[in-house]
Amino acid sequence: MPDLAILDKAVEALMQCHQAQGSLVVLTGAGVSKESGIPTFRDAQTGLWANYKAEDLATREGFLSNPAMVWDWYDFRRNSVWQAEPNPAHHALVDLESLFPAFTLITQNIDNLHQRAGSQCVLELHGNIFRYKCLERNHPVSLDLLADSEASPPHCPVCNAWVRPDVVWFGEMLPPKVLDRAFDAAAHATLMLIVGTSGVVHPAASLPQLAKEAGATVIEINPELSALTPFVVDYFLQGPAAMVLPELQSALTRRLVALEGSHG
Ligand code: BJW
Repeated sequence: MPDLAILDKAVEALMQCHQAQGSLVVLTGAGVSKESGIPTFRDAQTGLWANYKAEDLATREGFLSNPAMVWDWYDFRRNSVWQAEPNPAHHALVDLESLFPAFTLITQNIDNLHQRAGSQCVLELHGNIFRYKCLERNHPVSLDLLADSEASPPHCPVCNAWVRPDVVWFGEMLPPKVLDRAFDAAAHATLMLIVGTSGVVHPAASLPQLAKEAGATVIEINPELSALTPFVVDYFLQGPAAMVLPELQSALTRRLVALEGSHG
């Protein structure tokens, strides 16, 4: 449960951003999907995957040393995500987007849940688990085509290289256009809201610092302090995103309705 006095200050900061027609930029990480039943990236892996570290599997080297295993890991995660539903945190972000004409949602998540909830402007920094490409030349490969293949991993129909998920592994460049847009949004943010990220993976973790240096107010929602909390955060709202985000969004809506009422 967040401290009510801090929640109130955070709502006030959002009000000011709204009244000034400022730009609201949201950065999300795995914690936003936790209440949809998806484990965070650094949560201990369970079941079949309990003996592996996610950090070792999400690399080109990991894939090359055991392609079938990494393929199966992504298959398993894709199935879990497919069965999951967006939670109240995803929905609250859709509502916030409707309140702020200048709104950008930057996500590190690959689970597609923001889009499934109805968010319109989503910058996916680390790709999407429902897209595939080939390992060597980035040829896009459709999921339908993969359904017919029994190979694990399948081969690219154009160049015969292995197929891999279209996500960003450690040591790989982020999609340059998406990253440019994210940096631009952060540099012009009036307010940045960080939700459910450990803040340890760069360049995503540099975005709040950039926003802060450009004068933005920074609000963070997380049950635990992150690597960013001591350095950039003005208002830390402690708690699960699926509880705190709807609270923040509905408190803001109440304030806006009251303001409209007072203006007749
Ligand atoms: C809740 C909650 C609830 C729980 N509600 N919250 C500068 C300094 C140091 C290193 C680097 C640097 N620049 C680049 C690097 C190297 C590297 C890096 O950052 N390493 C660090 C780990 C040290 N970065 C890269 O390699 C990046 N590429 C790059 O920089 O290219 C340029 C280059 C290339 C070559 C040479 C030189 C330069 C690429 C990074 C790609 C990251 N990819 C992954 C995998 C995606 C695919 C997959 O999922 O399999 O992305 S790694 C993983 O971490 C995933 C996530 O998107 C990302 C961030 O994790 P996130 O979302 O923060 O999750 P968690 O689990 O860490 O945290 C969850 C949080 O939720 C916690 O805080 C909880 O408390 C909280 N929580 N319950 C709200 N209910």
